Amino acid sequence: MIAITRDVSPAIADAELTHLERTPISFARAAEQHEQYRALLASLGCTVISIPADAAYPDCVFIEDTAVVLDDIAVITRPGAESRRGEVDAIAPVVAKYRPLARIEAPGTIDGGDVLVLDDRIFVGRSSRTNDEGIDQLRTLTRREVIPVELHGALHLKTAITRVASDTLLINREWLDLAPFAGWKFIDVDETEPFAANAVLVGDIVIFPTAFAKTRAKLAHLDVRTVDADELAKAEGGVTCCSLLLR
Ligand code: CIR
Repeated sequence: MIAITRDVSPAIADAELTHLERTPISFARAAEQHEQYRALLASLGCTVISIPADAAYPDCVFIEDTAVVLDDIAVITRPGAESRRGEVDAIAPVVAKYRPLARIEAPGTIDGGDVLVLDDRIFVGRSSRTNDEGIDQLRTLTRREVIPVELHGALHLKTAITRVASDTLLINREWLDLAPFAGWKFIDVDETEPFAANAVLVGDIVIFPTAFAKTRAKLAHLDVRTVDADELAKAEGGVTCCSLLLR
C-alpha cells in the first residue's frame, strides 16, 4: 500500500474551522504527531510518500480532501473551501504517477473527507464542502454506485463514519443519516467523544487517536494502533485526513 502524505504547513494555526473554536495550535507539536502517524503507516508496511508543505495553504496536511483515489482512476477534487482550492496543484502530479487522473470542475465541489468507499459503493456526504454538482460529476467518472448521504453537523462524512473491519462501521449517529448503510454492523462512539468516529483501516489494523479512550475500549476485539492526533484535531482534522491510501 502507498500512503501519500503532505507536511504540516507552518501556517497551520490559520486552518479553516467550521465547528470548532480557534485555539492556539503548535506547529512543532502538530508536525511531531504527523511524523508519528507516518512512522506508524510505514511500520504497517506502507510506502510513505511525503510532499512538502506550502505556507500559503494552512490546511495542506489534510491531503485526503484533494483527491479520491479509486482502483482504476484518481479524481482530483475541487475543495469546497476557497482557501484550499490551490492545494490540488502539488498533489495531482504525484497521484498521476499511480492512476489516470480526472478532475472535478466548477461549479462542482468535493472534499475527499466526504467520500467513503465501501467495496463497490461510494458514499458521499452532502456537506458545506461537497455539493450535488460535485457528486453528479463523480458519478459520471466511475462505474461504482455513488450514494449521497445527509449529514447533520459534521464537517465531513468521515468525521461521522469510517470502516473499522470488513463488515463494521464506527459511527457518530447524531451526525448522519444511517439509512444508506443498512446491513452493516455499527459501533457507536462513546457519547463523550463525538469526534471519535474517524479511524483509518490498513488491512485489518485500525489507526485510531489516543485521545478517545472510551471509544477505543469498544474496539477491543480489533487490532488497534493509537496515535497522538490532538494537535491536528485543533485544526478540525482526523486521522483519515492525513493520507491518501493507494493499493
Ligand atoms: C478544513 O476545514 O478543511 C480543515 N481545517 C480540516 C480538514 C479535515 N479534513 C478531513 O476531515 N478530511
